[in-house]
Amino acid sequence: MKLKTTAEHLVSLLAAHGVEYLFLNPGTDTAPVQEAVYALEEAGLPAPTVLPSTFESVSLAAAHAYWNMTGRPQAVFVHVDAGTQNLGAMVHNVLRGRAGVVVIAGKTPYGEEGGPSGGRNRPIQWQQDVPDQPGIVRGYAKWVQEITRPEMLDRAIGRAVQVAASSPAGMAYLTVSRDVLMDPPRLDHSRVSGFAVPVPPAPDATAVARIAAALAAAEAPVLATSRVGRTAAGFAAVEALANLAGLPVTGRLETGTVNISSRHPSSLPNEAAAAAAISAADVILVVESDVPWLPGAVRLRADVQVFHVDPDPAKASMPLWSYPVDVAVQADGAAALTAVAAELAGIADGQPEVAQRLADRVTRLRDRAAERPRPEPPTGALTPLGVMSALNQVIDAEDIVIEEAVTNASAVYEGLERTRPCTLTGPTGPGLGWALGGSLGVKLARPDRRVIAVTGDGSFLFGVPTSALTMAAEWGTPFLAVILNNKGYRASRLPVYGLFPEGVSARRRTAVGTRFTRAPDYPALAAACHAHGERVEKAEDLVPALRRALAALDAGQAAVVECVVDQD
Ligand SMILES: Cc1ncc(C[n+]2csc(CCOP(=O)(O)OP(=O)(O)O)c2C)c(N)n1
Ligand SMILES: [Mg+2]
Repeated sequence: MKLKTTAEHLVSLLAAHGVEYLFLNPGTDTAPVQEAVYALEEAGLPAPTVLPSTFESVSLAAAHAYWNMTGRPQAVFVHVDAGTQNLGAMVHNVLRGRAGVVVIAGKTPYGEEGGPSGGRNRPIQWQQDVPDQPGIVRGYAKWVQEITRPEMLDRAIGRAVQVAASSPAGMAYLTVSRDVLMDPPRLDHSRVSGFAVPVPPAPDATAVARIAAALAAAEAPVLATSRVGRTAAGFAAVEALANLAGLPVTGRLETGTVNISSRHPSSLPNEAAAAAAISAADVILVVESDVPWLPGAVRLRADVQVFHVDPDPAKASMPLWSYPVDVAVQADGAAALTAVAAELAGIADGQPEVAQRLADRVTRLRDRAAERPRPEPPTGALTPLGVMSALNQVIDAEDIVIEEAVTNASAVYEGLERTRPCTLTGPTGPGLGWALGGSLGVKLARPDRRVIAVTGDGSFLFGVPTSALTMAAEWGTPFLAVILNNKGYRASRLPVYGLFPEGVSARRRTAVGTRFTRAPDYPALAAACHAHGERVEKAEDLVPALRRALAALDAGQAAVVECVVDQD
């Protein structure tokens, strides 16, 4: 087949660059792309699978989650400025989650004569012409480009995927007008090769030696990481260093990654334990973490040495970031941890007293972990920890959990067993409403696994559940959403009490704008969107309800289990 339009060229270039899915919210701007998909299909030419979307933020969360699982950027096609606006807070999550995604937005046509060139033929096409469409995402996108001519298309798409995937990964935002999409393609010099994704820098040998020497001599070292376990290699590297160096691993402050098995003696059980370990530390190794501790919750030792390893240790996208760092290393976290472990093993081999110190630390952590009380199975009223205990009974080690539990994130980290790499993910960012779209993306990437979102009731509603659940049915990507329903925005209530302990809100035990008094009937909402629904109020009813929901899930139907938890 001879490609007829630039849109056909665009769709085939996406496939050539490894984009498997095109999440599409169509509009008048996408007609050439829609036609291109069928034309390529009839010609037997490769094209990404098009997944129809009914809300853009859901698609972007899905693409973000797909990246989290695979490290491969996918494409989201949105309608001009309006579709870009609907990406909403998910663009911020992409930035902070360092997710590689390509967003392509239509741009209103240039031509004002209509006709077959794709020019304007509806009033809306004048109205949607805004001065700075990319400005909507400029503060969050890693790279922005308009495709103004057919001959630049191959370079624009190649570069978009390259920039999106290179570390720190991020959003590439492209715009293209309908008339450019209608133009004949320029294939004369088109190429798909030569857009190599840069290999991240290897850790500097001198810095590795300093870190290993510090860990060898330390009395109370800590590894503070947030996302190095997002890959199996990172998870393995953390475990190997923990086994050798006997150091606790904190990683619960920013959500969304299993950095170490929750059963490992180095895994700290909660935020208080993590803060205590940071306060006691003489060596802190921060690896791929943006918020390694809360300054107000710890008291760093005067003699502490802080080492910081990150593909982007300067974190220029964060205007204020002033954690004290003695040695900063630009490197991939997993590679750096592996190098540090090898260096440390070499030191221990040559120095028996170091080997003994490391072994003592390992034993101490194991003894401390063995002393931790085992939780009792809950009865009576449901609590967030009780929900985690029920989940532990019914889900498998390889099931993948998406966490967006907000004030109950600590219950997830404290109570939910996650022992295998890449079995927990989340937005790692401030925009609520990720979990449902994220579940779709995880299921696309891991169709053989069960996908379970644990979400606040507010976050569930931010996730556009009518869209996400119907998209799950449409795409064949069912997930289970477990809602921790505390009847509103607890996270927006607690700060009012915290800042005004003697205030009116604290006295009334409520804060304006934070209680849902007319919440939806969640099981009915689920049923209306082709999903199985359950509402649970008593702890003893939860396991059977979850089992029914998982049976529905295993049969291919999405499910929602509303857990009513009574919280201030
Ligand atoms: C898109 C978006 N809007 C508003 C907020 C501010 N916000 C942060 S937490 C929160 C409440 C979340 O409620 P819920 O998911 O029910 O969790 P809970 O606080 O009850 O634990 C809100 C509104 C946000 N982070 N993102
Ligand atoms: Mg809530």
